[in-house]
Amino acid sequence: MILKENLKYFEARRKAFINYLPDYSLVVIPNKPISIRSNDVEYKYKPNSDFYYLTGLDEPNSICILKKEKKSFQFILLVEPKDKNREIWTGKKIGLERAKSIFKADLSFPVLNFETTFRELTKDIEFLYFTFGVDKELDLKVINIFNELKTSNRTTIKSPKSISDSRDIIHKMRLIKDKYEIACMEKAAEISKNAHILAMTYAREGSYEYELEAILEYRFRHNGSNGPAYPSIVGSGNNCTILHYIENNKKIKKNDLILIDAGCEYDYYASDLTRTFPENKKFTSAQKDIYSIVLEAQLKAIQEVKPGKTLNHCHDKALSVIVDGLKSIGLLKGTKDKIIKNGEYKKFFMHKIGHWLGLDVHDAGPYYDEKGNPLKLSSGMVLTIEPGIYISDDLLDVPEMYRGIGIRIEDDVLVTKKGHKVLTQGTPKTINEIELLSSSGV
Ligand SMILES: [Mn+2]
Repeated sequence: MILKENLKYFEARRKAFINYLPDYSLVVIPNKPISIRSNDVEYKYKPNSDFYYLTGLDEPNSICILKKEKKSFQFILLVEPKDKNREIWTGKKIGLERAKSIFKADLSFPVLNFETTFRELTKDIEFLYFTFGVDKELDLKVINIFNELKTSNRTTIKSPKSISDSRDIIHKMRLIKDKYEIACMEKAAEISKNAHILAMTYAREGSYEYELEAILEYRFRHNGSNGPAYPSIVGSGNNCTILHYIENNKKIKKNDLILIDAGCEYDYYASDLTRTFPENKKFTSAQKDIYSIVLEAQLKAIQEVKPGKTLNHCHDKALSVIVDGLKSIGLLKGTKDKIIKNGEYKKFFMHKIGHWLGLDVHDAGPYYDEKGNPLKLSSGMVLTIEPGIYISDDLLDVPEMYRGIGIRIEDDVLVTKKGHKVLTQGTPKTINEIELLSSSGV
């Protein structure tokens, strides 16, 4: 639950958002319904990120409505009313009163009365914004009422001309993080860093991948985060070459590399961190060859993170290092231009350099502007830089010593006014830093 003093940031976002809208607009953003894991047991709840971004509320069965008329706007929350008997089972609800007193809604209504409230609020509205696809039942209700308004044209009441999607506006806003968001992301990154150090120290020949998963997630919760932001990836040996390996059930063998891609979520903000290291903290010469290339690519790409540059530019910088490196050890042949043009490197580096990071681990927000040009980085954006080289053990045309080596190095980077700040700084990364770690256990 969010601290009351931080709700001012959410209020500022609503004000900024409403400025993008024409007069006589109504925006309806539902929160996500709960989802069932098995029989009557639910998945751990995570609110719809757009809803949370504008309200700070993480209660299911709630709807945010913003109404903009000429020079005035209202924030309306639809929530479950307080009900002592139900709350014994479900836990405390914020209720209609606190929706106003704490969450600063101008009006609040029971969520069960959505249809009546919505019908009433659409009077004299010209532009309706709705987020389809979050709550399918609500999608139908909104379409039905919209149709009903369109067919009752014998009155003087105006009805909305069209339904637009508010996501484009909110997602652009979400690209630039405010002070409170950056604080959450710094905290998430710090907890993830500590969890990785603990797992790296614990790892050794004979332990199981899931033991490392348990240590990471213990640390995530122990340090006050919500838990993992995405399923933790702990791969050893050839499993390092599988991009989204989450079985995490293999026993770690002597000289195996271990790839850990795991990040916690703090106040719903994600971190996303990857390190690859040998179980005994001693790189073999083949592992060193590949690791050095990925590390150089990652450092070069991070150097380029600054206002005015693009994520594609960072990708190209890293790619150039990777192609040179793979050529120098004979895994790619021919001219650099041809290798890049024909995509021959994709056999070993098949994903992009990174992605936006925020309330969603692969955060919302466009990567290209309206003209189709890559979006320029600007202060307040947070992204990941995560190059990798993956050499599956079934690539029989590759010298045997390189087969089964998979390496990815990933950090979370905040774009600042003058350059960048690596939020996950301090997680052992150079060969020396990793080899200095002991295997002394937890
Ligand atoms: Mn990532």
